Amino acid sequence: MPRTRVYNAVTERLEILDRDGVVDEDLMPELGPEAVREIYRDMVRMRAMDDKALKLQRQGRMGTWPPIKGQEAIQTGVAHAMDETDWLLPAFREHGIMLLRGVPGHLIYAYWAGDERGSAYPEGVRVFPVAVPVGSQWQHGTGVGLSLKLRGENAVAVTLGGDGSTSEGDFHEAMNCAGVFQTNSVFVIQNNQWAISIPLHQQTAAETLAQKAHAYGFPGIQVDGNDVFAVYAAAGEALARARSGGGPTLIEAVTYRLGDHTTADDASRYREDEEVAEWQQRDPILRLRLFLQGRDLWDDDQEQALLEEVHTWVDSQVAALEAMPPQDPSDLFTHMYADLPPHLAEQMAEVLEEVGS
Ligand SMILES: Cc1ncc(C[n+]2csc(CCOP(=O)(O)OP(=O)(O)O)c2C)c(N)n1
Ligand SMILES: [Mg+2]
Repeated sequence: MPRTRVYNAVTERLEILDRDGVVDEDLMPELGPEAVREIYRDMVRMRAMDDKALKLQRQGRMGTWPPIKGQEAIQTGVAHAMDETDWLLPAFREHGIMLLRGVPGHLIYAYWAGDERGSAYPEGVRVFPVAVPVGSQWQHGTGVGLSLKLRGENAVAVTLGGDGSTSEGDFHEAMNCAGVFQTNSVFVIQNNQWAISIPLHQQTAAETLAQKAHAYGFPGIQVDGNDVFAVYAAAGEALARARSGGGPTLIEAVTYRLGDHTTADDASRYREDEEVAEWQQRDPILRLRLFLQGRDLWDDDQEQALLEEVHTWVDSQVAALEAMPPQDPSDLFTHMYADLPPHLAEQMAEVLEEVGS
């Protein structure tokens, strides 16, 4: 019996902006100077939000916080490629993109300060609640993408998640269904190389995460996740494909978690300082600033003004967080069921009696 080749696969990697701030003109997406400045402002704003949360946590004013430092290009690039009607399905390290998709900063803080009301977004914000169970959001992204397709809505479900989550069965089931049903979905892996203390090579024996898309019958691409132009271009292409009925895409954005896993972690116990230092050189914000400065689109005065603006904004979000009235203790019970089961109704009555409300 002959052996014949039944499948050929190529997985591409896209890079446009290098670490010195130089772009490949042939690949550069169409973005005018003001659009690039807006992207830069958004990245700086999300880093300021992140820095402040870490300080609040150390001061006992925040519960736990998973830092996004280093991953700003992915979150900004994807957000800028999305349309108003698209949905976002985040995991737990997606504060930056949640902010850009309309979740107010003080609610993001509230969620991580342990306040249920942090998940009650304003009407019209097309963002799902944070998914802490690792990998569960991939399935939601397939489901929402299928729903959008069946309803004939010209919108896409964009799901983000970590490299570690690709080891969960949920991820594979979600990708398989997305391929079979050709859902309106874009899946973005924020491959930050670590899942708490587990490095990528202990997570998969595959060369890339992007290539896994081949097994599910849809396109996958790897991008430099610290290159906002590459992320924006790849996300734009994937969104356009899903919007026009072309089905899902898997994007692996390679980046690095510059901070600890959360404020409860000390990453220096399991990774080398040299590795972190090497990735600091590839800081996505730094390279975009170099690009802007290289084209005379940004100067020190603009940088100073931006920093003042974002710090004022961050302070206003902290003030809004701390001005929230105390939580209603019945909130513990009221959001899960339309009709509270009797045993929970009993517990609620007990709690309310205990706290005297
Ligand atoms: C189902 C499940 N298992 C374990 C955990 C504990 N946990 C929280 S985050 C995490 C690692 C996730 O790594 P990755 O998907 O790479 O995301 P990252 O934290 O790097 O953004 C684990 C194991 C969890 N939240 N849910
Ligand atoms: Mg990870």
